Amino acid sequence: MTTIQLPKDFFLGVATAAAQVEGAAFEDGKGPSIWDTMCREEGRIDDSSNIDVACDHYHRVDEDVQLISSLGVSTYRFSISWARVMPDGRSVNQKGLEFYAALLDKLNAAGIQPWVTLYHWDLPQALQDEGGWANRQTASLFAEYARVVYSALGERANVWTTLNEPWCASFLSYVCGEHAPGHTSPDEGVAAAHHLLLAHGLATAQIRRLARQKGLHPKVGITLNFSWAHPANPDSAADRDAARRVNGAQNRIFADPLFLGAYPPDVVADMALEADIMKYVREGDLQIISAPIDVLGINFYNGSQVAAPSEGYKPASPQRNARGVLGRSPIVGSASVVPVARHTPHTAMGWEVKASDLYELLVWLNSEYARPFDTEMVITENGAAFDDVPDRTGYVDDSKDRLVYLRDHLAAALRARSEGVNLKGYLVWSLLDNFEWARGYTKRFGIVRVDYGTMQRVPKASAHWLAKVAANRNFEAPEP
Ligand code: GBH
Repeated sequence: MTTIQLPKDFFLGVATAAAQVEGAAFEDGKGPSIWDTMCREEGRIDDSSNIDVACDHYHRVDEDVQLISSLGVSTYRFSISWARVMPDGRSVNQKGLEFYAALLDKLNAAGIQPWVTLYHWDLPQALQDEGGWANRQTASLFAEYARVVYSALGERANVWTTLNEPWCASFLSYVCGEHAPGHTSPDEGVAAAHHLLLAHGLATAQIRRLARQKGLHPKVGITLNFSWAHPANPDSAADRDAARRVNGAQNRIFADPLFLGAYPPDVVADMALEADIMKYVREGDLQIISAPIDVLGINFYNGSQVAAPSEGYKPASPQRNARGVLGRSPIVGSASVVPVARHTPHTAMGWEVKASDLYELLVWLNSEYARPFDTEMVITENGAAFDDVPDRTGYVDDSKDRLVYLRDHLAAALRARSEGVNLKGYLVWSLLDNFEWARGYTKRFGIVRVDYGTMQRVPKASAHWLAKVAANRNFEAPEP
């Protein structure tokens, strides 16, 4: 074991998202989102649950702000529900804005830095009825939503991120069918990917314009989910190409247009086997998308190992999943990629645990893109689901799994930082056990247990560990 110091300017925090914690799905004028709809469709959610109540955060804001305070972390990342603020995606619901104004006031009063995300997947259903993200119009409506929210709340928060994980909001949602709206169309998927990036660019321009008017200097950014694929046999050109495809379709397809102002030609070509993203790109779009940002949010859960198919391998065509829902691989153009499990521990989601993948990813980001060298990077999500066993008081001793995961990933992130990566903070996913999308409430990522019967919150061992790290500004971790 060795002692790792947190650099002076390095901050810690916790994260949640509106649809996963708020509940109050139809209260105070909130309109239905695509996840409210998804939850009502047969076979979509593992435990057939919904988000009408979720963690009841909407009614427990005081308690939850107090909880964050008690952890001693500096930052709370949460998302704003578009359908709460604009129930039909267009008209403004004052009550919705008031909820977030009050939340921001409470955070500020408690000395907690709010980290706002404008979109964490809960599109107003009314806009999905018009095609959702496959419709270019959604990008302009998103910019208008950003304008409304920033006009009302800009003074109350200094960090504004546009989107959470456009990869999930496009490919996992419109191609794989796992996330709302549950479609399986590669063409809609690439359209959604481009329109999400365009939405980010247009919203960024709106926030910058209003900030100038108001004399504010917000940090504006976006959060991407990154993975890190290794070739099963690094000496095999075919395996290396498989890894290139996966890293391309998951990482570069979003990072390249944002930081280099162009879609990566090799990834566009891979995808063109199924759908052509360039068909949706208009003159000027890439300038809008690549306008400088202040902070890149990085969500990291796992890496993987992949190989080229052996002779006779049949790429997966659309298949019924365990819930009988038609789905397919979200990786467009990945027909010739075979996942090869590594000998690592796995989380309850089945994801491989290998903290050095995060280190390698950060080092790669730093070398691949000139700008992240000066663009600040923050881990906006990192965490793990395990099969928690509470004692009679609701306490979960996760010191052998979740705590170890967080400790090793924080250590890996700080190792990258010590080698020159401009990493400024680390936010744990998640503050609370919550609605884990298609997995319903069956998977728990919280460092605080939620008893869904009583809504009681009980910090787990990992929460106590995080509080100690925040207080001591150091922690013990194994040598890399
Ligand atoms: C995040 O997305 C979300 O932002 C958050 O809302 C969510 O609750 C949290 O993660 C936990 O799921 O099977 O090896 O191919 C996660 C993005 C994308 C990470 C898919 C894992 C697939 C792993 N995920 N990825 S693998």
